Amino acid sequence: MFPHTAYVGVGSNLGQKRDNCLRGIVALTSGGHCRLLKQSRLFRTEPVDYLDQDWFVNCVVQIETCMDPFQLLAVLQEIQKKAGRVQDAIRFGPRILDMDIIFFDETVIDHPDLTLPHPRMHLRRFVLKPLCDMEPTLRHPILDQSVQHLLDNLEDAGQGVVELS
Ligand code: PH2
Ligand code: MG
Repeated sequence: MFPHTAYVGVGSNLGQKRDNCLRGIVALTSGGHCRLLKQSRLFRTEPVDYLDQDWFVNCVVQIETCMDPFQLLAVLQEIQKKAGRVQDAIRFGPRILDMDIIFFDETVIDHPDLTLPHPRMHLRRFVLKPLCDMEPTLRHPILDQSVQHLLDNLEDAGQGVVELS
């Protein structure tokens, strides 16, 4: 019924960050096309790429789904829009809700609308730490390394990740 397994990164750094993330997960997993398998802990994370913004709350969920990657992308974009996300003024800047496909089975896609695996996930502690929380032996299909290995070999500078209390 749900032939695919996907990992979705969830983040927010505007408003009620934790609630925004949790509502996004409920919206994704209550629509009938996905089932929640696992949810990582929530983390407070230092902003990366664009630094002049508030810390984020981030987590990652493991889902199973009957959708293909582009259908899942469309659903995620709709959820972000309903959460009140407006066209981003700044690339990598503040957002009320961000939901990105990290992995979709072992699928590799290089398309203008969707790159899989997520093209920066292996550089981001705010993605790797929650992933390792759930599934440390999960392998990156292109780099052919486990997410734990990627986390252990990450540059530390400016990537604070603290469990949300
Ligand atoms: N998302 C970004 C840019 N920077 N930094 C953190 N800590 N967490 C994020 O989710 C994040 C970010 C663009 O999507
Ligand atoms: Mg993102």
